[in-house]
Amino acid sequence: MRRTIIIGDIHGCFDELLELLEKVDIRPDDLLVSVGDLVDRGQAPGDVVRLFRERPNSVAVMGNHERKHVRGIFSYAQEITRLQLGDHYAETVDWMRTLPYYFENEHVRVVHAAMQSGIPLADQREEILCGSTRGERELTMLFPDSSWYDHYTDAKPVVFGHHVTGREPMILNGRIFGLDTGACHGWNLTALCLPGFTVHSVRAHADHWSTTKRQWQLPVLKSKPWHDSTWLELAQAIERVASAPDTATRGWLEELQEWAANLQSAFPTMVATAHRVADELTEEGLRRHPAAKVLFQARNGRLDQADLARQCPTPRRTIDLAAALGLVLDEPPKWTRPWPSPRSRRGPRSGHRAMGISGSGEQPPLGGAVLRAEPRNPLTGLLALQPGYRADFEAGVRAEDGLGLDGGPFDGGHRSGAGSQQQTGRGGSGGHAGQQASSVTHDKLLSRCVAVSGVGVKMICV
Ligand SMILES: [Mn+2]
Repeated sequence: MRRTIIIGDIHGCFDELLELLEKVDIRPDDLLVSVGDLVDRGQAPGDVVRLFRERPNSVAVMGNHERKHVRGIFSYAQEITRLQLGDHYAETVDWMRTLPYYFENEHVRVVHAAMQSGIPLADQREEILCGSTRGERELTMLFPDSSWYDHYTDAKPVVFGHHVTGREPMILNGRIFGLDTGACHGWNLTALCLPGFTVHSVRAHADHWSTTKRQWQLPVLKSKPWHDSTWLELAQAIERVASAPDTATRGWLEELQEWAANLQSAFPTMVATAHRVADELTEEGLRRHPAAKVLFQARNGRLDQADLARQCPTPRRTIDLAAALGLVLDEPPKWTRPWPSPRSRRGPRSGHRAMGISGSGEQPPLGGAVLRAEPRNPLTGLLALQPGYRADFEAGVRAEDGLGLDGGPFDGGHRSGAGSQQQTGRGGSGGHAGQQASSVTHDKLLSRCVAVSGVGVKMICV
């Protein structure tokens, strides 16, 4: 029977997501629904997004975290995600733009944060549905002394995330389901399976947000536009993180501080150079000079260090003006991508050695292909194995009736397919309806084939 499997806030906890999907024994025709907040705080936002994008029968509703990326509202968690996704960031945000603000079928309603009882989902305010800061404010005004769900009297059950309910989900009257059980904080990732309304969860492997925050501190610092910060902003930023626990970060900040100090210490030389150049040039030469303003000030005896400093409020303006005067100043320290690229982020894992493919007696749903390898993070592992078994794999898939590259479960059962009872809200027209065989690449196939079994990595379409 086709089930609807709703997952609480995932926040980049991909390994836990795989474990949970295995635990609920997800099948290709099950509908997988995320309450939103796929990204931010965890280690692998890209893998989580990819699973929801590429698996048919999958829906993610807009969480406040996706919305922050879509609207370009950046705090530390978003800066980290941008670096984690690297070259895929812009395109991923484009996809986030298409996310619906709600999902509804015959059993249930799913929103990220909240809704108002008695108002059709399509007429609800997006800010309230996704739990943006403004939405939260409005909700507080509507329900100053209670929670929105205390006032939820509609017959259809409602499922949401957004506020961590503790290690266990919050279930009220069998109709109200809060599923954010703090996976990214080291607690649990929770699923609700319909139509039986059964709850399943897996323990998070670690407090991922704490780890991620620490790991990405230096890359985030390096990615900041220090060139265009004012001297004061620079000094304040350095001051704020000066007590960073790791020596690499502190070392880099010292270099940054030294760079800024060196640039400013060039002011006297720049003033002297401006006077010299001004004396050497004709009136016409001065006018056409890229540093004309400063040179005229010098010629008229109105250029001292304070005047110059006013015209050099940032490192970039300082470097540019110095260049115009024929002086070369340093660029910031270690300016070129010092952080690992997203794909190599996890580094090699010894457990991913392939031992070949066999059409064993086991019959997983995908064409019977079983890849022998150590369990753990099969998505990443499988992709790393690509060259060796690609042809066999594809041949194996094609050989199976109904599982070929053109048609079969990969193209069937679209997330908002015509005639189904599913509805997705605004912007939810995406889906895979138009997907043709030619666009089902090997990588896409593989990324849909994830699950762990005891001794091997079983290829299961999720
Ligand atoms: Mn969340």
